[in-house]
Amino acid sequence: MKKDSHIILALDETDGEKALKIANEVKDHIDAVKINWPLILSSGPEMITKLSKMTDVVCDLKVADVPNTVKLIVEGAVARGASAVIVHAFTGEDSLSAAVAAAGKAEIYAVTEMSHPGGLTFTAKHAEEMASLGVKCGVSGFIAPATRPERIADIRKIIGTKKILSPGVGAQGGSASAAISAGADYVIVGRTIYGSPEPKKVASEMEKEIRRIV
Ligand code: NUP
Repeated sequence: MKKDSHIILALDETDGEKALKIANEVKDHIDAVKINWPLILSSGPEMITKLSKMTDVVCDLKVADVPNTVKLIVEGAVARGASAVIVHAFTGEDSLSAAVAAAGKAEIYAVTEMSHPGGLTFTAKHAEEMASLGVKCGVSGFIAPATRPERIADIRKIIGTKKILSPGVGAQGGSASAAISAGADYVIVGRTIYGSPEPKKVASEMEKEIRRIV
């Protein structure tokens, strides 16, 4: 995955045609598209393949299962063109290792602390442990919350040079520059870009905001 604008578009738009149009419109201002269940369920897994012809695709399936099922899901996503798959880390060492093995040359990102208020209930209490486990299992990087930049900094101390992808910018209240300053490699941005009447303008302005500090 290239690291240029430091922006990953979270394409949760459920109208498939519109989603492709937006991705195409903003593609010069993003490093990858993240696809989640809403678009996969509305448009089918072939949307992963369609988007992968345009840019790198991160499949945000938040896989949380026993090792064999994790392996089958990760293999299926990679076979359709995913460059990376997001999995939950709370499933433990065997499931996380199965994800890394199944990914091959593709990347696995593990969720640490989730960005929404509910993320404080359980995930925040174990975020550091999950980060350490992810390092041990060989994941490429982690998901950490732009809504709490200080937590990005905490996770960064544990994971060294592994990557941090940070959701929660804009619609959830976080700021792109604060997340990057705290140690995120990429911000994940959804509604603020795809929900805007001018997605390209918003993405371009965010890119400028980030370029001022990197
Ligand atoms: O902790 C997380 N928070 C989060 O918002 C982990 C995630 N993967 N996400 C995803 O990032 C969420 O599912 C959505 O696809 C995207 C954020 O979108 P938005 O809040 O910018 O619209």
